[in-house]
Amino acid sequence: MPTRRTILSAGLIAAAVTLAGPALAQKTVLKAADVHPLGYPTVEAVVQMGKKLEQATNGRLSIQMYPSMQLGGEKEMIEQAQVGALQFARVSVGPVGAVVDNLNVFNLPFVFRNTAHMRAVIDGPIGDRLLKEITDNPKSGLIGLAWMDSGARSFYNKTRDIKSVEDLKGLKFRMMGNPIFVDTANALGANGVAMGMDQVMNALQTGVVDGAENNPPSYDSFGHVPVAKHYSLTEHLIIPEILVFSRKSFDAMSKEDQALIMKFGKETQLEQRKLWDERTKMAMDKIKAAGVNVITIADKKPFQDAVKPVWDKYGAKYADLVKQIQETK
Ligand code: GTR
Repeated sequence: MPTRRTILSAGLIAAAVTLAGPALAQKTVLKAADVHPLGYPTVEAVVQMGKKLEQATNGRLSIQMYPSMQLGGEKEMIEQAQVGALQFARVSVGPVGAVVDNLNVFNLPFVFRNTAHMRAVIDGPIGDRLLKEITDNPKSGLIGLAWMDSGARSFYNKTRDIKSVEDLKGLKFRMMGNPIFVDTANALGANGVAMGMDQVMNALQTGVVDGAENNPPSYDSFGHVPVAKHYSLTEHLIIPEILVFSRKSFDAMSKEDQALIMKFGKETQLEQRKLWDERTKMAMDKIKAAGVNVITIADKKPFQDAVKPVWDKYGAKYADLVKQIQETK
C-alpha cells in the first residue's frame, strides 16, 4: 500500500514537471534514496553514477540523492520506487525478499561461508539470475541493477559481552523487517523485534530493545556506538545490498537511456566495493577507539547449530539455490 508520504512525493514530482514547462522538459532529474548519509559507500557510488550519467547525456539526465532516510525507511523507499515517485532505491536484500521471494536465500543465517564467498556469488551466475528475477517479475515493479557490499552483520548491545550463544539469552534485538531475521534472533535465544532503521535509535535509547545487529560501517554511521558498546563478531548474516530502479520510470524512458541506466548501474557494483573496504577499516578503528569491546567469535559452530530451526522452516524452498551457493568457490 502506498503510504501518505509516497503519495505526497508523487504529487511533488508531478508539480515539479509541470512547473518546469516545455523548455526544460528535456532535462530529467532522477531521484535516488538511501538510509545512509552522504559519503557512505552505497550513497557515494550512486552519486558517482549520477555524474557519469550527466556526462554521458550532456546534463540531460542527472541524479538527485536523498540520503539519511529523508524519504523514510527501506520499506517506504521500495513502495515509492514501485509507484514511480522515486527512481533509484538502494536497499538491503532484507526487505526485498518480501517482494521477490527467491532473494530470501541471501537472508538465511550463515548461508555464506564468509564475505569473499558472498562476493563470488553476487558476481557470478546466481547474482545475475536473481537480479533478472526482480526485473522479470511483473509484480515487483522494480528493475534489478546491481548488488553492493554490506559485509557481515554482528550483534551489539547495551548490556553485556556476547561470547557464546547463551549470552544472547533474553536480550531484545532490533532485526530488519523480514520474519527470517526475527526467527533467527529467537532461535539464538534472544528476542527479535522487527522495525525499520528509522526507529532504531529511539528504541535503543528508550530500552524498547537492548541492541541491534549490523556491519561495522552501519553500527558507526547510524550513531549506535555510544549507545550500545558491546559488539561481538557473530557474523550471523551476510546480506548484500541491492540497487533497484523503478519499473514505471524505466518503461517511460527511451531504449538508449534504459541501456545507460543498466550499464552505469551495474558498474556501481565494483565501484562501491572499493569504497566499502576502505570504510570498513575506518569504522573498525573508530569503534575500537570509542572503547567498544569488540569480541571475536573463534568458533561459530554453536551459533550455526542454534539457527537450525530457521533452516528447517525456510531452507527447503531455496534448496536448489542453496546448493549452487555452496558449490560456488
Ligand atoms: C545496513 C544496510 C541498510 C539497512 C540497515 C538496516 O547495513 O546498509 O540497507 O538494511 O543495515 O539494518 O536496516
